[in-house]
Amino acid sequence: MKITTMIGLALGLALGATTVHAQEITLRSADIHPDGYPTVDAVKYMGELVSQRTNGRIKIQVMNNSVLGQEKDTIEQTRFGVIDMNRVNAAPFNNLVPETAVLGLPFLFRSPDHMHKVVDGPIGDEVLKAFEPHGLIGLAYYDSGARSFYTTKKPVEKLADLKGMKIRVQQSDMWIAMMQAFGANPTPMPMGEVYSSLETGVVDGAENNWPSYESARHYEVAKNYSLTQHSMTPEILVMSKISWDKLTPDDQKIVREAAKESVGKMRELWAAREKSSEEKVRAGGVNVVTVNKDEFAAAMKPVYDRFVTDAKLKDLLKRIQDVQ
Ligand code: GTR
Repeated sequence: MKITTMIGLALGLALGATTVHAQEITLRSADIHPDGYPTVDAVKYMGELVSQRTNGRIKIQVMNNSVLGQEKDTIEQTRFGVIDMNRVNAAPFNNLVPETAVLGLPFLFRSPDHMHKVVDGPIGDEVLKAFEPHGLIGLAYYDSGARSFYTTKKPVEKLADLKGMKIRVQQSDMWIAMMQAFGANPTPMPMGEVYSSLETGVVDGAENNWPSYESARHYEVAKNYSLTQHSMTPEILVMSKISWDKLTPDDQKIVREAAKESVGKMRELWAAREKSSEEKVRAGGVNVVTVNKDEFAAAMKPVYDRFVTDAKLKDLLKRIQDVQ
């Protein structure tokens, strides 16, 4: 190649890069939840902030209702840059990023306040950083309340009731082990298959927070909700590292800050939605069962023993437990 051609090529590339910088960018963000769900509205709010701060140059398009696929698949697509952003529960990340499994451990957080203090502080940032080697940029944590069991036929009143029950779990080895420790038969599947699986008896039950139990209409087919509140696994908002690397450092800063600022908004929306969802399912005739949570918690040692093995995770767990 002639030197003049090379200079021309280099110039062209440089110009190309400048054009890209000034170009409008639309970041597509996945979510399985329907319109009006707090995670969906929080990312829309984040999009408003980003758009304001870039004079409309960068927009976020929330593609919810599972239009981009179920969580496990969208995670892969996000890693490969096909999807720019993704709001997913911590659970489907567990096998990829072991630190996230620690956040979902049963009966780990003593209260929503404890969970907030952990994810809002240095531990939260540390776990978000752990996504990076896997092609993802951890942006923020959103609330997901506490998850409890719901069943179609027999209500879960005590631990022994779970024995042999087929319970749907999220696609995570830690969640499978948790169900086994509860004495149940875990059936991992994406959220989108749960309604029909409950309806046709493929599973006897599932578990989730009030808003998902309500919005996915699982309460119509599984009418016993037992307040085990066994996990407060948070939601996580990530961005594809491929999409991230295309942004300038200034734009990355705007995106990161807007994500963090959407957390407060999400918590307001969440608190309201937890209440309204609970009211709606109670009005729908759900049998809400109170349980002795200590009995369920006492069975969880094998899960901790199996998933908190190396020194790094042990230290992470201890620091989480020590947060007052
Ligand atoms: C919901 C969560 C979803 C998904 C779902 C599930 O609470 O918001 O991201 O994890 O539970 O059980 O699959």
